Amino acid sequence: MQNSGFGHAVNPLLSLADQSVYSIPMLILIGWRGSPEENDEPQHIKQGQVMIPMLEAMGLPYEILHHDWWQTKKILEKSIQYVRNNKTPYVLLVKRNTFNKYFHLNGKSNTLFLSREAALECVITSLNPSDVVVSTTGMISREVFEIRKKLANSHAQDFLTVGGMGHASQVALGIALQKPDRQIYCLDGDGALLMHMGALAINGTLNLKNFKHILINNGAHDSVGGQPTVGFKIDLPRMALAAGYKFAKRVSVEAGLSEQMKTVKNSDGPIFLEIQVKKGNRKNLGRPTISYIKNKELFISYLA
Ligand SMILES: Cc1ncc(C[n+]2csc(CCOP(=O)(O)OP(=O)(O)O)c2C)c(N)n1
Repeated sequence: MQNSGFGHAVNPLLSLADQSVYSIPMLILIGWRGSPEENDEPQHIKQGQVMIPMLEAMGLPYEILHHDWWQTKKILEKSIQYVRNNKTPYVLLVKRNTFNKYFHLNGKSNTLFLSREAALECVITSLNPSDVVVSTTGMISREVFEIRKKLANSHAQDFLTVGGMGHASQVALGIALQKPDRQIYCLDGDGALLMHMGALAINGTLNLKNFKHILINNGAHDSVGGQPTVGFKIDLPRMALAAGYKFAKRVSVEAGLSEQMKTVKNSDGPIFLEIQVKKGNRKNLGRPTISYIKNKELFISYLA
């Protein structure tokens, strides 16, 4: 896992795998974003800083992997032995550039033509100027930022959920509750939606007319290497309907998307639109150039 996800593992590690409960032997490989000597994105800094104190507070033994194979081999032998003898979790922390690039991880590409960025641009250009956007963690938020720049729009109407993956729809829902006269659009990813699918039930049952949930589904955790999700294996619009959304549809071509966006705009929520897209992003995709604090302040003023 990446260390941004470590928070999710704290409870099962302490209350299930711990020696005082089932004593489960396991080796846990954690990508250490924001490690102290690394200059990383703001959303990785705090988690990176507290990584070792968290492991220590949880009583989890750990080692930092070395880019030198012989050192790593020794660490692996030692940790496997420890796990076998003590029947306990053991953490291996991996800093950036420890491994060589691994090109096969991405798996098969899908056969879709529409790109995520083109889909996002089509959605954004069809919105009214007063509509509010809450976008999910990863490339989607970076692309939203770049699209606003390209269209010479302000960034004030967008909240970029750069951390807290899986929670974008709950941020959007909170705003939709407070601002019944505004249309609130959550631009979500399949990995993020699947991570906290309980949100669908809350979104559906709260029954807010101004809540519009747009899912960009590429069947992968594209932003972090393209590891496959089950996004194409399950029927997400049907799940949304079962959770109480009023309308849910799937599209995968741009013409169909423009058409569906008219319905999304003109119908009462909660609405769910799944847009199936191909994997990948443009190589020169930038990052937000406004600080997150500044963006938050602009966003608050915009909502007020
Ligand atoms: C809790 C948590 N776990 C993992 C990550 C690392 N991470 C950032 S973006 C991302 C993939 C998001 O996938 P998806 O929502 O499908 O969007 P895509 O990248 O495919 O556009 C992951 C796993 C994170 N930021 N937070």
